[in-house]
Amino acid sequence: MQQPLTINAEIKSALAASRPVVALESTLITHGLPYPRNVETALAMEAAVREAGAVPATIAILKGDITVGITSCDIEALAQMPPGSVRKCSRRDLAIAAALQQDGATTVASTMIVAKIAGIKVFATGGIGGVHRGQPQDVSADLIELGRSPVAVVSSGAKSILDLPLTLEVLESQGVPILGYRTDVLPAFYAARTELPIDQRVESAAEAAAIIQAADTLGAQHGILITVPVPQGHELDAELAEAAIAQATIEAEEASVGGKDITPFLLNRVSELTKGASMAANIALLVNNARIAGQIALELSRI
Ligand code: PSU
Ligand code: MN
Repeated sequence: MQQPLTINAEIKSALAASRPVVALESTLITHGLPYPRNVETALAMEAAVREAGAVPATIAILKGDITVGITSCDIEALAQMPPGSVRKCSRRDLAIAAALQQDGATTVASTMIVAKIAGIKVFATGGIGGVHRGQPQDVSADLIELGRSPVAVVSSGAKSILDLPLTLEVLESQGVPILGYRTDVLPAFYAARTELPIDQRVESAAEAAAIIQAADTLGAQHGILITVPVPQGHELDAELAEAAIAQATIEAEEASVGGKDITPFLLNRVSELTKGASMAANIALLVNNARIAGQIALELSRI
């Protein structure tokens, strides 16, 4: 029988022995950050997971093979592919990329699907997709996936380029608990805080792990969103960020950018408009989230 996934040997044995594993996505490599910052960041995230005592599993589709634990050479190769040559794969794209032997990068939604099949319970990223500003019908498949796949996603909330109040409404409808790692309010990706509520503050990786375990015991079929503020000293000035996001959003409308291209367009324009400051914040939070996800996976393996 055809195997749905290719899982590397280290991850296979870690999973078999119930040792901690953290899933990492690949869209941020191919569509989220420019070369060479994308490779550096992906490798730094893997290193942060290892330092925390867990095994990193970066997920991507290599010529149709849905691979759990791509090598650093694969990361380097994906990172250097010309823009547009790697398919940005959300839920709807997985089967197409697999059948047609395409190279594909996984988003939050598709990384969750693959993690679920592989048996990985914790996943780290930067910011999940959400509801776009002024486009309430543009709801990222990430939110729906959080409602259907039992994987804990460690992120700095949804990207600040989005409509965060509407994003919270959809997560509520999907039944997704939002935890705040040492925060009482929702972080906003580049900025550490908003005035928006979360469901529960947690003080430690162990507390987050206990909630993941309780959901598992209940047979919960939904994800858990664990939000972690961008580390102190790496925040983007809120006014600067807002001005850049507003400008980039107008430009996206004028250029009729839509569908799966809008998030990469906005991230890139905001980075240009802030002279790289937003990218620096993005990288800092990605590596920090990977480290905390490693700690949570470790605590979960001890329960
Ligand atoms: N986090 C980052 N950078 C990114 C992403 C997350 O720091 O580029 C990616 C994730 O893969 C997420 C995607 O799933 O952006 C959202 O795309 P969309 O809005 O089209 O659903
Ligand atoms: Mn969309």
